[in-house]
Amino acid sequence: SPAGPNEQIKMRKFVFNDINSVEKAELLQRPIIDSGDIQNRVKPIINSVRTRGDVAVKEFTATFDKVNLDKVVITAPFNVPNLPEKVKNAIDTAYQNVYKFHHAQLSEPINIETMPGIMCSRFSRPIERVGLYVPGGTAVLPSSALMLGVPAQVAGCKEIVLATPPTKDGTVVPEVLYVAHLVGATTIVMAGGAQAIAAMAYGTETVPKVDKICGPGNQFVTAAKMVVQNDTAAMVSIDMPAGPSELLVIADNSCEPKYVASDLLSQAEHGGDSQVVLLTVGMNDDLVSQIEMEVDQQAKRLPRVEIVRHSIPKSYILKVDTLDEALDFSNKYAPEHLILQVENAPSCLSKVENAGSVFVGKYSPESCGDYASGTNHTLPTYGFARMYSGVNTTTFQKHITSQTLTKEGLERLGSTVMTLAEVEGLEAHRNAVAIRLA
Ligand code: HSO
Ligand code: ZN
Repeated sequence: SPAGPNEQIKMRKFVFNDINSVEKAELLQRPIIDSGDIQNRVKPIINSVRTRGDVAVKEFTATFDKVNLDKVVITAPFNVPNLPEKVKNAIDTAYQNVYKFHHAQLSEPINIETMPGIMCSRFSRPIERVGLYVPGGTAVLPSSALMLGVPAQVAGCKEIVLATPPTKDGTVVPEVLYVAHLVGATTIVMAGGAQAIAAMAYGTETVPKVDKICGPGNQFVTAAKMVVQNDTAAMVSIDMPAGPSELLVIADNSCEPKYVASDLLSQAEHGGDSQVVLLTVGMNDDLVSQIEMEVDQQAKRLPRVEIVRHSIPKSYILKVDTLDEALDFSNKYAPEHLILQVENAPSCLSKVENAGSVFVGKYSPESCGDYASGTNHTLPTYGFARMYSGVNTTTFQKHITSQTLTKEGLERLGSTVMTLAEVEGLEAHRNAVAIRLA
């Protein structure tokens, strides 16, 4: 239950060596999301947009966002707003850093002669049309527009469609509009939720159909992405399943308690369902209490304290004895964000197996990666860091392979291929080689 107005805003607390394996397993688990149920709820919305297009998008926007739209999209060139100089400069700096880091991710084609006369290659091409979902909701998120738009731009996507819920007066948040301009977006869809995802997946009279949809969103957005991905008629892929945002901090006696608390809260303010975990390594009780006190005091000074009253009591501190235990637990948890505030933090990186993004040392708050250092903030949550990467430049690319065999190359490989074709009983395959060698 959430912390009351006069109560300490406090995380639950466990000692690793005092809990049994069932309790340990519970701590590793995320709240269960019934994705089937939510998918069934968004299906009628998706079908309606698929069959009725813009009219349906306008209806759902009127119902859910309480906004009456004249038109669903605006197209480039956009009327770029005059932002305060300070905001514009901040967005520009963030843009440059994120651009640099994602540009460095472009890879050269691979050309390998696997045997004399047999050349195999791999090269990348942009996904032609992409849809970027930029959430609205409890916070304005131009940073999400940046984190999705820059890699799409760097990859060279021809059509960049950005969908975001409209403001109350039926326009686009000015900061998001500015980012859309910077990243070269071609269309902005003024809609959110399942209706926005459906519009981009199938296309409408005015919304271009896209080939891939990326970006975070609430459970309805996520469910809609899963539904359209599974509909072969839509022919669309998605970046990854997304859940509530998460942070795991590993701290030892060398940490700065106020910094640790500030990091925990920066994640906890995202939503009542945010997941925040602190692993203390051999930490003395005094220092643990200081962190708890800082969490409470800093929380109460936050404008979003009501959200934090929900998320912090659901979060927990787990006391472990050794750094290896902490890293092992973290690898099993597979957090979206991992912060290391321990002595010799850089040396831990080699032991990190599962995490979306790592923040090394006490001067590397998650906020820097959320906004401006260069790394992407669209990261796998819910334990999906086990098998998914965060959004990056390759998210917006396909890799194509090719091969070129010389006559000598074919002579060298022919018998191998013919033998394997015989094993599979595929005579036409064997013949395609035999006919050339005859
Ligand atoms: N921490 C969020 C990203 C974000 N933070 C956007 C602030 N704005 C998920 O990685
Ligand atoms: Zn954040």
